[in-house]
Amino acid sequence: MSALDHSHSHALFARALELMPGGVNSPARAFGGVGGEPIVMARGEGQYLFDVDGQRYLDYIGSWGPMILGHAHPEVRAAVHAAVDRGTSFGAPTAAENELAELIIEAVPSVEKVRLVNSGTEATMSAIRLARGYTGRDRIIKFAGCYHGHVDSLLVAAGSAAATLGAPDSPGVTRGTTQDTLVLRYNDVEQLEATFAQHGATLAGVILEPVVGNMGLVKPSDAFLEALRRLTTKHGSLLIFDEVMTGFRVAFGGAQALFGLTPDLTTLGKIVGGGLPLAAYGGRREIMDQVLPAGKVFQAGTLSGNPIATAAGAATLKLLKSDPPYSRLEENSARLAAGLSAAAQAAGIPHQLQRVGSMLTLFFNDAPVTNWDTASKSNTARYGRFFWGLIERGVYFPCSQYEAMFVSDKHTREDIDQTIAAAREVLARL
Ligand code: KE4
Repeated sequence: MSALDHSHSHALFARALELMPGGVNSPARAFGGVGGEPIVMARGEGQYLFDVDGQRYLDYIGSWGPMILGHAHPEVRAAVHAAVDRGTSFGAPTAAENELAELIIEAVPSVEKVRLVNSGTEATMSAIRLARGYTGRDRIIKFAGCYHGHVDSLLVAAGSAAATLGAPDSPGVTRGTTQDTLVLRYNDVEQLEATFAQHGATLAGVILEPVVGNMGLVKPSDAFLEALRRLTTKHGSLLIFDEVMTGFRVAFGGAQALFGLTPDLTTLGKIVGGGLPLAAYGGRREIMDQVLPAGKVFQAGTLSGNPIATAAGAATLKLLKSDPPYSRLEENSARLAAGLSAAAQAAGIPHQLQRVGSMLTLFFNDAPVTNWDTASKSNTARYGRFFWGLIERGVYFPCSQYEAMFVSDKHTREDIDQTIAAAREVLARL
């Protein structure tokens, strides 16, 4: 897989395999999509990761999204260090939670009130429970290829034909928890219309990634977004934007700000916690006030709004607010996208380069990727060889064709050009 020296990494991972399932604490890191063994990392600094064998990589995973400011940002570190010295958890309200809540509410158009939680999974699970509690209805629509965390009711197999009631997609998930989940095709307006015509009165909500990162980068069509907002409003269902990945990434106000479309509920994660375990869900006051103890929809968490995580999140959002990186990210990401596409073109390799802001994917696919049906036809074996060729040249892309890559504000034009040069070498040999 790689001619680099991974001896320390290999030894550590061998031990990890004895200690943790698959040697990892999340399957996304297990390199299942590219083959070979994960690389054990020692530290991050700016745009770089350093592995335990001392090798440096230009990092385009960014911890799967959070590290928009780059690793170990001095002002985020200072905020965390100051918070730690005051204690790590009180189980009582703190001013830091007010500060972060205010920053979120000010930034995200749909959010008038917010609840802080500990992971994106917790945020989406809570948002769905709230949609059901608020509407008094049971059914939820999700889309094949969108990932919203390991929420039982969302771990459903993609319906290959028309809308199908979700069948469990993991052992341990019961039919009872998935029977009220309908799985549709992303960007399929006709199917959405038909499903609402048939089930509209029983639909509590629709949840989607407004820009998909979890099948690789897939954009919503304007018609799809319009139909989502129109149909949910018409039928009294809640439109839930899962902005765990896109929040503060594609724009400071997320995809909803970029598209000028206001959902009823929003989930946030990743960047909002500055790389610490923090996520959130929020929406209109009249909906959020249904959450315990203001309302009756139960949701709780020992470490929710934790002082250290809120310090990292608030420091991150304040930096994004005071010096928005989005134009810099757009320039560098567009340069990277053009360079990768030109390199694949020069190598005569069928590909689709799909991007929104600093989220992008180079699909090894000869057709535009608009949903899971098209995404799943990508040449994942070729992607695996591409990934390892880049590793040998000190460039760390996502370890799956079905993940978005991320550019940080620390990546320089020189880094982008170095990445393009490495990709050109690898693609020429694929
Ligand atoms: P977490 O529970 O992993 O914090 O968030 C779940 C989640 C929810 N919604 C969206 C849109 C997400 O992208 C995620 C998590 N994303 C994956 C990467 N594609 C996390 C990586 C991992 O599971 O290790």
